[in-house]
Amino acid sequence: MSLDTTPFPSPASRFLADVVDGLTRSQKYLPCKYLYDDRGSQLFNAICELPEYYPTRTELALTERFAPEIAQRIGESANLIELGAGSGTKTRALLAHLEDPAAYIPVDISSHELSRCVRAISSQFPQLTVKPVVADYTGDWSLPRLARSARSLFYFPGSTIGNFEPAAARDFLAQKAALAGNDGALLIGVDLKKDPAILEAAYNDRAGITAEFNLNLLRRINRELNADFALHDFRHQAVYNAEEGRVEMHLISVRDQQIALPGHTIEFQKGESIITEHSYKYAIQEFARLAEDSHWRTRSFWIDPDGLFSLWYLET
Ligand code: AVJ
Repeated sequence: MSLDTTPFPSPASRFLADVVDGLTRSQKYLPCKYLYDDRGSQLFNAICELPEYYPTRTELALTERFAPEIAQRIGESANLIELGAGSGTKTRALLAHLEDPAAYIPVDISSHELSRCVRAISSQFPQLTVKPVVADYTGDWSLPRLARSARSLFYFPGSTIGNFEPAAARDFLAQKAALAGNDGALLIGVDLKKDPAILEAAYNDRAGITAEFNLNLLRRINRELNADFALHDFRHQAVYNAEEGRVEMHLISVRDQQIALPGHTIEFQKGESIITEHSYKYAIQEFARLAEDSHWRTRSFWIDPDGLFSLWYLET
């Protein structure tokens, strides 16, 4: 047996394979999870503060307002498993009301974000058992050893479920239902369908932070994969695709050009785009159906007064 053959591709070769695969399609695309390197995560945190980007503050307000009711439904001693650690603000609002939680298990691809999250949570809840997991939660990962008497409560805020294609969202949620078992619970934030002008403003902010966030993906590809994207040769644009019910983030080539990647040359025509993110929006009935199709029962859901965002409490 030789020591230099590993059964799994390294993260860098996985990244290169995904980039080459995406950029050789007729509609070029890049998986949105790669938007979140350290700088991308910082830019995303800045997006959450933008006046046009309503989801974060709306979901936080919903969480704060209904946390006592949510906590009552959840009951005593749950293992709170958060998919994607983020900044932890909403989580702290929730934890402040949970009755004697057994443990907090944040799962995030970025160890940097994860340690920030753990620090923030532990300083506010010093007694809480925290078991961070560094993993891509869309891939294969396993839960740490948990108290078996405690129920599993999956927490998936931020409408990140909107980044999945609908069939993949169903499979993902069904897998969580299976993992959570008989007394499982899921608290999930879901962005709602609304006036396209509101949606497009939220993803084309005037300060240009979302554009920076999007273009940062090209910077990351240059740095990590030795490509030669000129950032000023692409422009950011987000559009709402009403037929598909999703916001699409595009990087549009401003001229005909060729980009060199290790072993590949990618051709762009002027006006051709790379899709870097799909952000699906759901009507209440649509998400209720998705939950049912993925073996969750809707116990309750909450919507802000302007009908922008929804928070769902589901049980298996
Ligand atoms: C955190 C993935 C839900 O789709 O609204 C924000 C990411 N992209 N602005 C979203 C995002 C552009 C965000 N999610």
